[in-house]
Amino acid sequence: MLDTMAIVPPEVLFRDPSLERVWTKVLVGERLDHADGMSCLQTWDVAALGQMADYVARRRHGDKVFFVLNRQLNPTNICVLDCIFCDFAARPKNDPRGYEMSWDEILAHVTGDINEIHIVGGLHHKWPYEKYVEIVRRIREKAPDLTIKAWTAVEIDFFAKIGKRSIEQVLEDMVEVGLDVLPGGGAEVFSQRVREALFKHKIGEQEWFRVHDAAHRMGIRSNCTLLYGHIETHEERVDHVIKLRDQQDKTGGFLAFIPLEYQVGTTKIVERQASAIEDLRTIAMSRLVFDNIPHVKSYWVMLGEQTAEMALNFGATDIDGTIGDEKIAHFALADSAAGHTTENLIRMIRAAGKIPVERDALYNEIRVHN
Ligand code: V47
Repeated sequence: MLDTMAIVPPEVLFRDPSLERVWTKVLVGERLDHADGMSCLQTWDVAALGQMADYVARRRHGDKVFFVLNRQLNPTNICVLDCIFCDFAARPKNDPRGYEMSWDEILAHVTGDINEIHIVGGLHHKWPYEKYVEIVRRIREKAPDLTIKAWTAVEIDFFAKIGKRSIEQVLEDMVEVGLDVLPGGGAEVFSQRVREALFKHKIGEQEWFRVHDAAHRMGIRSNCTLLYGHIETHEERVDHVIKLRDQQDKTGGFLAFIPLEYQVGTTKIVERQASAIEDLRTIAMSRLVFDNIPHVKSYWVMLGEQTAEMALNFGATDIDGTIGDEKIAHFALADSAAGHTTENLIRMIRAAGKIPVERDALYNEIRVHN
């Protein structure tokens, strides 16, 4: 359980009796179970759901909502995997969409106005192990104070294979040259059924947890994600969250959970993007079920700005950052902006009635914008 503040609970008017059972548990700090998670995902009483999740968020962080001045760097999109939902990746051979950044292009992402760089890319068939280490090393050399959030569990597992090293050795090498935090990508949905259908050549649940477990035991913090809004069921969404909660009980290293809304793009696994109501239910459910992960992130890039702002009253306490040139969602035709100014993020957070707090990748507070 996380530390909590004494906040007066709101008077919630319940229209859905199954949420009253959840509220009783929330008020006494009792852990929610699978059935409670399902009630949150299936309720039509989103007003009550939002108040419950907002109360839990405020009990933990008051009215603070965190954001970061950051940039995403995707050094290559060439990838040996063939995930059905991904519009970002290009095939290793003869794919006109494939790109590889030069060192100048990579280092141009590192400027003095950011506190975090988020690095993730394809599993390149030709790049050697040393290249990935060198990327982190050169960035650290250029920016000694920047927090570096780099490589998903999928990449760390791939590096171990191509570099003929253990997961621990890869993590050690990366930390030695400057890595601070692992991003949460690549988890998708911990369901063998969904994996078979959508990402059967990518690492599964066991390997994903193996990397994060090793990282946490070595003192490296990380994030975690869920890719939702495609063929997964509500049961599978709740299962996924509970598996992450179990891991957090063991190692405690997750900083934030990021629900990633599937961008239909050109892959079109389903006809339409998840609705805003479905987004808010997923954010609120995760805030209520995770009693041990500090933040749930409202990722404006995939949710769109309006829903992302609204999610700040449904349990989310982080809105990611300024980001700049994002490729994973935008190659999948996301209609959110190509980056935001600090002022825009502050405006969004204040419009939700919250207090903007600038942070780095480790959630060290840099400045409270009162
Ligand atoms: O792992 C790929 C997903 C992830 C699509 O840790 C897609 O702070 C939606 O993990 N629609 C990468 N999602 C992004 C990610 C992330 C983003 C922001 C913050 C953090 C963090 C992590 O994007 C991939 C995959 O799950 N993805 N294609 C798509 N069409």
